[in-house]
Parts: sequence; structure tokens; C-alpha cells
Amino acid sequence: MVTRRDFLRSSSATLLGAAWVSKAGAATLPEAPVMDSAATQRPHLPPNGRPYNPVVTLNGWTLPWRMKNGWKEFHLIAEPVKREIAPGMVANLWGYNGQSPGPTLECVEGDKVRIFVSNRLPEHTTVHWHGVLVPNGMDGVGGLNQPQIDPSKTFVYEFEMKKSGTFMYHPHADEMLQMAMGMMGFIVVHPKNPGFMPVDRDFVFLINAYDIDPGSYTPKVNTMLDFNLWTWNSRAFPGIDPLVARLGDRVRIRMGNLTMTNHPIHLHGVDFEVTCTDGGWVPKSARWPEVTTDIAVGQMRAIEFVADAPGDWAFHCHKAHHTMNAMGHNVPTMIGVDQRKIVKKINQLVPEYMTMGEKGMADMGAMEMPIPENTLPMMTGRGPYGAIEMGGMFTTVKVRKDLARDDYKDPGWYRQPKGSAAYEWNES
Ligand SMILES: [Cu+2]
Repeated sequence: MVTRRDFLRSSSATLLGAAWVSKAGAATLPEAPVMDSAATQRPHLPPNGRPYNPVVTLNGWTLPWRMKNGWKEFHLIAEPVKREIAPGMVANLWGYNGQSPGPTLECVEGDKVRIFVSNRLPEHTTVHWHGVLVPNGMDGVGGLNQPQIDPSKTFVYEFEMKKSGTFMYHPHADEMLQMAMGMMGFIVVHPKNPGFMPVDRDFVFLINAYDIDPGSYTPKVNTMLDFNLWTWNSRAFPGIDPLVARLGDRVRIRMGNLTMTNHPIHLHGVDFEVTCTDGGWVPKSARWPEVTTDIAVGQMRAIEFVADAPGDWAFHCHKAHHTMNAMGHNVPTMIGVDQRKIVKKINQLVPEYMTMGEKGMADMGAMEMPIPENTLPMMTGRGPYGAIEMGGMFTTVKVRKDLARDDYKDPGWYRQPKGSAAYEWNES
């Protein structure tokens, strides 16, 4: 939930940097709400300004703003945060306003926005507004478009949202480290005309990745490709909330990739179309049906579909290593290897040692293996039929009839109609 616990501290800290605050904003900084939970928050209905249908940020939230003389004012605080990646694991990350990713910024095409960025990190930072068309001096590349924002300073970004769409924000300062630490967030600019491409449910999340050794808390920031925690909005399965939809709803899911590799995102149970990229909306005549869309590094893709099939539908990255958590990547292949003799020998030294992987690795999804503290099992999660054997970038889209329009609560497991599930064949 949003708290004010840090507000006084933040305003005194940020006023130290007031030399850089423009005259319009210098008198009072907008409040900087803080989130202390990793749970999906309810959509933030706009209390003022132009009307729109708000998005739902998966395991995240939307940053409240204040209106001042026709400007929509937001206050982002760049700071170290603790983020629960999934129950049983917390990471020391950097983020904004209490969480990583930072809060989603929502506004409307034509809005004039003023974004205060206060730096509480131990090093300088900036914010780049990926995909938003801004004046050159507002583009946020440290050293190129502006001086760096030093620790304890506040900078102000001011621009008009010229087009609707889906964009991202992230530092353009010590970028490899700051993004490896979790500094990123989403920007949704709603169309001025609320009748333009309306949907019933509109979800957003960032695709990100970390390299956190089993038993440790802080990402290794120099990793180039070999990440071991594949996350959506800095959450790994089974920590990612389900995306809940009402039967018949038109659903949009906006996904931005800020990892170092591509992710073919696959949804079961429906056909979808890509309807928006970071560059803008895709006209109907240019779309084609898909069940998987590859999202390259630095890209955003919004998909849309009609939730016309009730059930619990898997929704995941199709790279099988990206639906695993840490622990599994350096395990030797043991399929077909008779481990009995070696296990006997090891058991004399380590009595609780278990053999693993002789017939495959599925045992690991079902067993409670002893693992280091603050570490997620490689594959985990339980469903109505037993172990789901997934991790990382996996969750479900849960489609139900008779949900209220604004009900996003997990409805539990789907009850399949009798006789509609795969069954064991018995010869008799
Ligand atoms: Cu992936």
C-alpha cells in the first residue's frame, strides 16, 4: 500500500538539490508516495484531469500525481529498495518509490507532465523516457542531454505527451549497473478519445532478469547473458500474480523487455494480435494472429484478445530456461546414469544426500530439496493436480464468468467440467 512514511525525510533531502528545480516547482515538491508491498494493486482511477480506463500493473502500482496550474506533477525517488521476488526470497535492488520496478506513470495524450526525480542512490543517475517524443534536453541521457543528477539532488523533467501508447523509463547513467539492479518502470499514455481501441482489462509488466547467487541477496551487476532469475516486474513464479479476466472481456497485456535477451512470450487458450509497440498503435490491417510473440531487447509489445475460454491458462516465456529459478543451470545431465554406487559412497559422508536427475529432473519439482536460505527452488509451484514444475517467467491467465467488472482477485483453481480433462487409459 502507499505510505507517507518517507515523505518528510524525502522532501528535506530533495530540497538540498533545489538549485536544479525549476521555478514552477520549487515552492513545494509534490508528495512522493511509497509502496511497501509487492502485491498487484487495484487500478488507480484518475481523480482529476482527462478521463481514462486505468491499467493494472502486475505485482505493482500506479504513481498518484497532483495537478498544478494545468500540469500533472509526479515525484519519483530513485533509491535502494528491498523487493520480494517470490515468497521465501527478497533481493536488495535499486528502484523507485519503495519498489523495483518503479510505479507505473499513467497520463493522457495531450497532458503536460512535470516529473521530479530525486536521487537517494549512492551514485548519480538520470531518467530516460523510452519511446516518448520529448525535447532533446528532456531525453535523459546523462552527459549528452543533461548533467548527471548527483546523490541528494532533484531534477525536473517537463514535456507534453504528444502521442498515446506504451513506453518505459530507466536510467541513462551507469546504465548496465543501474538496470541490473532493477531501475525501470512503465509509462502508459492513454488516448485522448476514450473510445479509441477500448479494452475491458489492461495489464502491464516489465520483463527483467537478475543474477543473484543462491544464498545471497544482491544482484551481480556485471553479468552479460547468464542471468539466473527471470522475472516479470521483478517477480518469479510462483510469486507472479495471475492475470484475472471475466469471460468475454477484451484484454490487453502490455509487456516491455529490459533484459539482455529476447523473450518469446506464449499464451495458452486464445489467439492474440500485437496491437501496439513502443512506436505506436498497430492498424488493424497490419496485424496477424499469434499465440507467441517474441519481444526483443528494448522493445514493448501489447497483445489483445477476447477471453472467450474459461480456465486457468499458462502464460510464460517459451525459452525453457526462463521458466526455471536459480540453482538449476550448472547441474550436469544425469539421465541414464546409474548413481547408486556413488550415492552409497556420498551417503557415508552426507547422510541426507539425494540422488537426482537419473530419470529426468521432474523429481525436483515435487521434492522439498534442501536449498540455501533466500533461494527459490529451481522449479516449483503447486496446482490442482500436483507440482507445476515451473519457475521464473510463468503465471496464469484465469478466465471466469460471473466476475465483477473490477474484480482482479485470484479466483482459485479452475473447476473443469466433468469429463473435459485428459484421463488415464485403462485397458480393462
Ligand atoms: Cu525468456
